[in-house]
Amino acid sequence: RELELDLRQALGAGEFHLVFQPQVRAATEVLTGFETLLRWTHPARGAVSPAEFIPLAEETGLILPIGEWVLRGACMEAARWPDPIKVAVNLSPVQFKNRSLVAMVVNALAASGLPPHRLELEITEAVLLQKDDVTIAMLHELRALGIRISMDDFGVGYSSLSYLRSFPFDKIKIDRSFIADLDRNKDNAAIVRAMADLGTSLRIETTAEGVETPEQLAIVRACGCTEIQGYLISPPKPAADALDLIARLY
Ligand code: G
Ligand code: G
Ligand code: MN
Ligand code: NA
Repeated sequence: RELELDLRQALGAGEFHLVFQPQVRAATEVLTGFETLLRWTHPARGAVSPAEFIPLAEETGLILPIGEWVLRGACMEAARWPDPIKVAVNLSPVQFKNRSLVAMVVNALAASGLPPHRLELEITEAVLLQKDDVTIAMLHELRALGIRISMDDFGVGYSSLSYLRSFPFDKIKIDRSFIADLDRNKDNAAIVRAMADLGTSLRIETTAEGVETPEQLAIVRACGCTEIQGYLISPPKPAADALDLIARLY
């Protein structure tokens, strides 16, 4: 496992950086926040996809220091943005196995001065798969602090609807596979509409992920999604570009 050895020293060697992808109101395209995404530039291989190294980081436990670095960096950056602009950070299920997760988040907020209501934590169904009370209790603790909790990749897991019952999420992020062939597949539009209606009924936001075309934007708007994210607005960009996007979109 050569890549694993390289991953072990990547944080210390400064090989990671963060990129930020804007999320905008579906109706107005006004900026509401950014999702933080981790990037690794391997000294020999160049860019390695998170889809490749995050699972490795999870298997080895390296996701704990790496995840803390991501959260701290994201909060530090977001503290420089105007007040209503939020920052979203992805959390791995493995991070919920760590009893000090809540303290880690509190410390990251304190160190940056970012108010809790501007932090959004994205979790996937995998976090809730184990159905353990400790995880649910941690989520409640985080939410009680004023932090927002989003369900990422909604609709592609085993039991999306039952997970909505297990925790009061602030936002549903509709998986981009539903958006991808929206303009060709009428059934997908019906499904996206149903998910947006669900959000309206539960009074939670619905973000359409992976919006790439004006046609897709028009459809997700008509379906009632409240926010969009995708290459149509912007790909994920380094922190300096995020500041430019704020000037342009907010
Ligand atoms: O950035 P990209 O779309 O290539 O990301 C691929 C996958 O890696 C996505 O599922 C994304 O959620 C995940 N990912 C990216 N950055 C992070 C991170 O900081 N932490 C965790 N846990 N997952 C991340
Ligand atoms: O699983 P999660 O939603 O956290 O991952 C987000 C991933 O989706 C990132 O890797 C990001 O680069 C990618 N992404 C963001 N916008 C688009 C898009 O419009 N099209 C495609 N194909 N991927 C996108
Ligand atoms: Mn995400
Ligand atoms: Na997603």
